Amino acid sequence: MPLVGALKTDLEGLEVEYKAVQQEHGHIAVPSFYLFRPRYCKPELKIAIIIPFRDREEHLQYLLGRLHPFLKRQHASFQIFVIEQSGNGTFNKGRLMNTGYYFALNESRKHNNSFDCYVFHDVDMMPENDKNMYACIPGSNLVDHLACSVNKFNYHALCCGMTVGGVLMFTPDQFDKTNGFSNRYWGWGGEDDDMNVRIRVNGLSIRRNSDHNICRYTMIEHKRDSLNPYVEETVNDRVKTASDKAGVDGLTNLNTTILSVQWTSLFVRVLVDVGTPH
Ligand code: UD2
Ligand code: MN
Repeated sequence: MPLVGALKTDLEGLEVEYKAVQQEHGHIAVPSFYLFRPRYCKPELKIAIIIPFRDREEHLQYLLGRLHPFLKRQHASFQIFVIEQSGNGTFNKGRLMNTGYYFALNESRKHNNSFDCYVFHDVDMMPENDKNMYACIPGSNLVDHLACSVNKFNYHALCCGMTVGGVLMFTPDQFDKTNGFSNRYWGWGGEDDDMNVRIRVNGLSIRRNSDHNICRYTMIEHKRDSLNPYVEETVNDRVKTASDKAGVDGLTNLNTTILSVQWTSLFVRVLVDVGTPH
């Protein structure tokens, strides 16, 4: 199937896409490690999509309905990992993404199918153009900030020094170099600014598509989640110490517990106890 370019992101249309993907894949029983592969070509890259998640089922359906055909048209080999926080403690996105990285890394290695690219993807971010390639460059020091033009920010082109939020893609080497996301951000905000610092202090830089029609995303409208409070002072204090902490806070001191894993026909659901703020 060829790339189509611009895609609509009205909710009805997203709902229809999800039903179509369910129709196509709903019957697959997936007992363990499984990669979605294009039928007619041997893809070069294997892509892991890591989605930090709790209590956003509707957004997840929209995203699954969008990403499956989108990645197929890009001739990617891929799997979608939904990393769900257990309980109703304060949300910690960084710990979920680090846990998702380790889980996908270890599973793929066990099956001799190591992923080439890891895309850390907010559940409510719908890509608007399938020419926005979810394909990293192994060996490069450019980290791809895929969501560089978002409806929430009136599609202003994000430039230098701004957020790296929404959708960020790494090679494993790059992610290891940054020591992953900080584990210290409980609640809303900061983890992406902290990652921006890690990228720079580790000799990496951010790449954004210069054609801002291609990197357009619709963030599905939503309120702030009650269990994801924003404490401005704490966030600012943490970001101030981002570079000092980068080497000791992240993948190397991650202490979360995987409670269950469910390989479903459209994604893998990993339930995680992220611990409690201290
Ligand atoms: C912005 C950033 C986001 C993150 C956040 C601060 C962009 C486009 N997005 O998004 O990447 O940096 O600010 O933390 O710049 N989530 C759940 N359940 C919850 C809470 C969060 O699943 O109860 C997940 C979900 O994948 C969500 C993501 O965490 O998309 C970020 O949370 P948000 O959507 O509430 O944050 P938002 O839209 O302010
Ligand atoms: Mn959001």
